[in-house]
Amino acid sequence: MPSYHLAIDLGASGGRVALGRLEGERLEVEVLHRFPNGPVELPGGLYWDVLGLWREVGHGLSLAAERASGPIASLGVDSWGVDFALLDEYGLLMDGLRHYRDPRTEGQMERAFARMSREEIYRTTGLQFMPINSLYQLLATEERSPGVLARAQHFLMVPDLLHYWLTGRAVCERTNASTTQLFDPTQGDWAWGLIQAMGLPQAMLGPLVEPGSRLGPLLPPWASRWGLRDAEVIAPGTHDTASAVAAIPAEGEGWAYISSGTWSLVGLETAQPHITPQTLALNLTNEAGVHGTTRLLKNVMGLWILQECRRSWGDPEWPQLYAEAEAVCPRGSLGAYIDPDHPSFLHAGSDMPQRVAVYCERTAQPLPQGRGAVVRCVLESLALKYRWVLEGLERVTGQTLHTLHVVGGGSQIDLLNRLIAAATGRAVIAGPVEATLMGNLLVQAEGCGVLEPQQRRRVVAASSTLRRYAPEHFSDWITPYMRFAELIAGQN
Ligand code: LFR
Repeated sequence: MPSYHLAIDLGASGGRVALGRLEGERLEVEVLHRFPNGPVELPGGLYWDVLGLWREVGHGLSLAAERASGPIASLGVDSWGVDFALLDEYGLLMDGLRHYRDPRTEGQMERAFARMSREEIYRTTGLQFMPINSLYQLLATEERSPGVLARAQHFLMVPDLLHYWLTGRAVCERTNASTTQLFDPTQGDWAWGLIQAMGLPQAMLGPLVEPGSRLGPLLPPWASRWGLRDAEVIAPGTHDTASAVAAIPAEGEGWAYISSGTWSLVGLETAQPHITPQTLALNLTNEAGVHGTTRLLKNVMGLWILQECRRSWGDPEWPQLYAEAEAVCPRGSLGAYIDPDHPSFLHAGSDMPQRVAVYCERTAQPLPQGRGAVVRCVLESLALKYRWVLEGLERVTGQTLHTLHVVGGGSQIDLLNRLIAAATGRAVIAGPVEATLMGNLLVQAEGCGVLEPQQRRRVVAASSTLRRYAPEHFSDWITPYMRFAELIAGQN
């Protein structure tokens, strides 16, 4: 008998509601509804349209019952990390849902370091320093809207908020909580000492639950409206990256992953957190994975820079842009690089191609001329940055990483896959595109008791079409990598 589950995956540029049908070791995923997502600018800053997302989720869920040939056992939400909602004593949303690219976090890291040293924050949380982390967003709220935090009864990450609206239960799922920099991965609990040292209220931080936890049935109006009377809400790994990593179709040892979308998350799954001066120097993060694993990884700015460039060019088709990038340089490297993680690329704005040019000019490199060259410069820089991160991961763990699994939307970009294989000198296995949905669905299936955790990666491999890329022309990339590594060293 197949079992049916629904996954809701909210990403920075779009969301999906999908139906999963699991039978034996095969999972079929049907996307029922796709919708766009993006920042909304108000006079007070940058927000997400959380009510619009809720409406779209409701629409997607209303399509589910008639698509499944049996009762739907469960549903669960995942989303990007770091962003949170505050609810007041009536359970009402305070201050909407802020977008992590809101520039209000500028200068907040320095305020945090005045309360607890950078080293101590890292020792406690093991989290990479990014201005977008919830900690710095909370400090910005405290500074700009005094009194708001003191009134907040619940601090909920985006999937926790949707789970609350679906079930009435306000809990914090662990994988997404681990992206806040308020979480202690060694203790597996909120970092109470740090929270106190930062002067943040403790009462708003609710109970933590594990991925796979049953959160309860849908509230009666939803259950009847959507025809989902048998469905239980089960928390997946609610951080989208946790769900994606749960669905890497890997076997054995020596593999790393790139979860490739708006961000590229480059890392390893490890049994324990790695929190050392070396991992701090590389600004590696230790986020919570499913079943007590750790995601030792680094955020690389990812396809964001290209998404913003494309927007400024009036949204040409992606295949057209990749064809232009291919044509400007049929083999080897174009010879101009950016560090995708330079702070100048973080915030939204229509001048992204200009920012790429400014970076190249400031670092005395040739300016990429035309759209194709800009796309090429960004893709090559991503591939080189992945190599730089992989070498760091090898140094801190002592592992040899010979295979790279690329999953998510970015795994469809053939040119990028070839560049990654060539520039890193590693075998690339691309796919599945829908890793996040698959990980979300399969962890729910585990929560329902219809799948064993050790079957999960096998199910993904058996249910996906994977493409393999051998590292060809690696020697073409030795000099570019040396130049790229010097660029990074000069900048830090
Ligand atoms: C990817 C992701 C990253 C997180 C970033 C911001 O979608 O969840 O893991 O660092 O978004 O939340």
